[in-house]
Amino acid sequence: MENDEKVNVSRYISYLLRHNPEDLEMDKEGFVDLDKLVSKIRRRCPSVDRDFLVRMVEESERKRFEIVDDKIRALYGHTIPVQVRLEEDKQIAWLYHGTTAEAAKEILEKGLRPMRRRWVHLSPTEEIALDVGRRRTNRPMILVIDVAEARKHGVKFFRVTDNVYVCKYVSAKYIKMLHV
Ligand code: HQG
Repeated sequence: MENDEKVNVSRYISYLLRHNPEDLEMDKEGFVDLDKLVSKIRRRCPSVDRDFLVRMVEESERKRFEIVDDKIRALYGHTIPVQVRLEEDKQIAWLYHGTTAEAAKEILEKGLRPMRRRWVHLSPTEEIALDVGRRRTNRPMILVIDVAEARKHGVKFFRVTDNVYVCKYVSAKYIKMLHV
């Protein structure tokens, strides 16, 4: 399968599992039946089968999805209410957020908000934050979050994958622009 087609399939799954499962039955933890998802995708992309999806999930560097038994869910990025059980991270001292210059200015005044999603999404390295910011602009700004200080004041951070951490809200007092 062409790489473009893989990206399209991954985007379509992200849409269904994060934002709008349409006719798929989703449980409260965000899981849908894997075979039902496969049938739905095949209506658009007939060359996709269950093996392809399993491989896509296993080989993906970003680890967007998780397969457990015969069910699949998105691990982060949701706008719809789901309960993904997360363990609080108590170690990491700094996290990064890549965004546009306009958003960065606003964030430095008002703090980081989840906007349309359930969580604020943060990156463990500057490099990952740069990639996240590049989705929106070719000159991303990188914000650095003083996690150790925020944690001392009761803010909880959760590690979702190697690349993605989340929290509910970060006040501007813990955020600085990273000058590179
Ligand atoms: C901005 C992708 C103004 C924020 C990525 C961002 C990530 C504010 C946008 C995941 C603001 C929301 C999520 C404030 C936040 N004022 N703008 N107070 N607070 N913003 O897409 O973090 O590849 O919902 O800077 O890699 O960009 O899809 O969040 O620009 O992990 O797997 O509001 O999605 O993952 O945008 O991205 P998003 P995000 P995937």
